[in-house]
Amino acid sequence: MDPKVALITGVTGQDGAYLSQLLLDKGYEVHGVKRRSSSFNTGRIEDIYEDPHQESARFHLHYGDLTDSTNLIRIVQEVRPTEIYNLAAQSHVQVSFETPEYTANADAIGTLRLLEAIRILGLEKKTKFYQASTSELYGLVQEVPQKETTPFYPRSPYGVAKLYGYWIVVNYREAYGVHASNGILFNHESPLRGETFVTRKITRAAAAIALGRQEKLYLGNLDAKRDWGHAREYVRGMWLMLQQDQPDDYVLATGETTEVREFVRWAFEDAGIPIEFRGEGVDEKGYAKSDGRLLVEIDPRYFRPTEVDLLIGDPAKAKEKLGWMHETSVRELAREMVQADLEVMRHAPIAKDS
Ligand code: NDP
Ligand code: GDR
Repeated sequence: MDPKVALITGVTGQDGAYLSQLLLDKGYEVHGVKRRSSSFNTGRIEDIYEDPHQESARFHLHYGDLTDSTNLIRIVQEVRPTEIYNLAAQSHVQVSFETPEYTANADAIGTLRLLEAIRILGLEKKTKFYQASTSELYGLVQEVPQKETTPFYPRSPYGVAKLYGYWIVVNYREAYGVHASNGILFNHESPLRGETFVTRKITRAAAAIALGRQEKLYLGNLDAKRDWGHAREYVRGMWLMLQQDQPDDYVLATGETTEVREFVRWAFEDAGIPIEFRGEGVDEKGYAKSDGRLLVEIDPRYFRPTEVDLLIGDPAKAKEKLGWMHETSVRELAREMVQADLEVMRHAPIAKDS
């Protein structure tokens, strides 16, 4: 049997870090694609980095970018992976409204470039492919809870780019017999979550305010509802999809949904600052107060031109076919993230741009 060799794009991101660790623990040789950056972008994988000079090293990094097809072909040719996990993306929904063309290039055509690399190199029968598809495909609510058969209606350039990614994966599966699967993952978070996604923005701010290092948190739409799970558990689901005899598409979700507003309340509670929401009528701009002090304020700049109001997934197929289920509740997740941020915040400078 071939030794298991995985290639992960987006290795420096939240999911890339958890997936690398999982695959290394399972005995894989792991290759990651990282972008060139003027500052360090490997903070999340620092603990698993291995000196490439060591012969025993099983974790390797390659410079690359999803917008550069020759580079991707060369990496796939060199690594000849048994599994590719395509996690790289411009993954921020709001940023995709500002950079729609780049988002399409990386998230949509980038997926095509990798699939073409498999085909050009004749690896259709050797290399299994995982695509990081998303609940953002559902967008405007058509059905709740959302499952594999729910119609898509994306609401952002990001969602639309990922829609192309989803269908090109299905097409290469049907046209060329590639073992290619879409994981339609609902939001998943962790202490490694990017600082500008809402959960982490909230837990960081709650920690910073508790420690007297920040005055206020500015947010956008508090009414949005998300199905939030723990990233560590979701990367296991990705791996399970590629261990199946047949490729397929699966929803990974918790089946519970929570308002952004509620997550704010929990995070501040966990940071030791109980807060209470006041309606718009009482307080024109502010929602949260503690001892009369406004801690959370609404800033219209964080509203999106088109919003996804409600996400709640039905993970029944993943449970039945993969034996996958989430374990951590969103309430526990909030607590873990706040504790981690309190720890980080005690030592770190505060980022100004979130
Ligand atoms: P992150 O934003 O944390 O990580 C994205 C990764 O992609 C980073 O390593 C980033 O590099 C890399 N990247 C961005 N653009 C390019 C490019 N042009 N070429 C190569 N690499 C690039 O995302 P997550 O880990 O949270 O998500 C992983 C994937 O899953 C993404 O595709 C995302 O869209 C998708 N997804 C995420 C969900 C979630 O809730 N987390 C839910 C559903 C889908 P750098 O570190 O240099 O920025
Ligand atoms: P999302 O995640 O758009 O669901 O995409 P994000 O955390 O950015 O937003 C969740 C909800 O919170 C509302 N919100 C804010 N969001 C941000 N980022 N900042 C704010 O200040 C703020 N205030 C309110 C948003 O409007 C939204 O409704 C994530 C990404 O990981 C995608 O890559 C992934 O595909 C989907 O999850 C599933």
